[in-house]
Amino acid sequence: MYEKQKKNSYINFARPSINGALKVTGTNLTDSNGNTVQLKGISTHGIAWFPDYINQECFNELSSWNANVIRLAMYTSESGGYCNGGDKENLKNLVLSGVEYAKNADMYVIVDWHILSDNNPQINKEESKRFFNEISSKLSGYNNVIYEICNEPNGGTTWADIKSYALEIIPIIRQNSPESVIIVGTPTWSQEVDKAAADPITNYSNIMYTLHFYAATHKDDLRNKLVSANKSGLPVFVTEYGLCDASGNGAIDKEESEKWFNLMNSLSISYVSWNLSNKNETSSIISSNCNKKSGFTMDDLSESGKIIHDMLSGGGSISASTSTNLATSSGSNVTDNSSTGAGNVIASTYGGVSYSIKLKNSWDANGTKFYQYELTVNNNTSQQINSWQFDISLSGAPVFSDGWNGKYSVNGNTLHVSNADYNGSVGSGQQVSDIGFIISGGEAK
Ligand code: IDC
Repeated sequence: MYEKQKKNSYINFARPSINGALKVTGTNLTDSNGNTVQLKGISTHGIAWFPDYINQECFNELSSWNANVIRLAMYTSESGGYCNGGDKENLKNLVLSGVEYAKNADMYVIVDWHILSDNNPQINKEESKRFFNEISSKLSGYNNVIYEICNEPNGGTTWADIKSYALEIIPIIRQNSPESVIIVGTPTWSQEVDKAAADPITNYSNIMYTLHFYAATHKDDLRNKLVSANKSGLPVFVTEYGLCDASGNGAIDKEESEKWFNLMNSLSISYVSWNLSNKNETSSIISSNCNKKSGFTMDDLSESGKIIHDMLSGGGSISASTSTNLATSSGSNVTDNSSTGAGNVIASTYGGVSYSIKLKNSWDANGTKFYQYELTVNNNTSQQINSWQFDISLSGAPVFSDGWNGKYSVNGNTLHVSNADYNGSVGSGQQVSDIGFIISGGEAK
């Protein structure tokens, strides 16, 4: 049963305490055992303007949604930004404490030099060098830090400008943190990954390239760019995306968002949602009526926030959600055809019943890596359900080893989970927990 895997497993719930420092292998992030890792999480808004969301409780909550990465966006040139009147010491301290909170919440963290109105990273290069030197030396002992050295070059900035900037910043970070993953922005607000693919940075390993999208603005054209870049071997990290348009505002486009999630999941590309604030704009995940900085209920989340919450806690995709509550999610390593079971009160729709899945533990036995997951099923509908079932698809052909408090069957890459005889009926608003399973996979040693 414990067949050794030649193929690497796919880890959708990587955590620094389990998977350690990440590296780049081919187009993917991988952990120390060579397993492919996909990170999903949330970006702060500008930390100069919304510093109070950087607190331990808030990060713990995002982590409990299954976010395993947080991005600390430090604007450079906007008013109050690092290079435009901002309190540098305060901003650096926010970054350092953000990294510490992320570590405590078992999340990876991206330190983002958020250029925007300073359209060319060469403009504030000297400041950038000093910043990354100091920060990377202070963070050299952390295994959860990823550096993003220029958010969105724009305004005619060429890939040549960016590459030459990167070739000055990378060695500075590498002096203090020789292995860390470094993400490099691309021209035209980090959309032209094709330019980077045509002339990638070859002198260093563990380099990735930025692609940003806003689903109501960026559609097939940009997705095609991503696919071509990926085919040509370019490792891409989507360090920022929105469900709305590129202004960060406007209507949410669920259909296009779903297409993006499906594509990114199919390529194991990591993605981070803009933004953690209550600013009155669509992309903010906290409702503008809510002034809390932690302890959020579903009502405290904006429409974007609810979708992102459901997507993360469901495992990676937005759903055909029927309510604004915790809706059923579907996705990358999770169900696309979840249902509440035939004959059930809401059998015709899969809205309203969701599950979350968490990696609880992992270990090595005879050269095979085992992963223990915990599953919680939530009935967010207004009615009792009498059965539940989900299909969880795990890429990388992991082997099912054990399961409890549910019935399990495997078909190819799909793990089908349904209720045990005693835990199928779930009242409205209730959940079933303590459901778990173990799979093995990973590089045979
Ligand atoms: C936006 C913020 C908005 C702020 C504006 C300018 O959402 O509140 O006023 O920046 O500072 C990006 C940028 C990101 C933008 C976001 C939405 O990286 O800074 O944030 N966006 O416009 N690229 C594409 C969209």
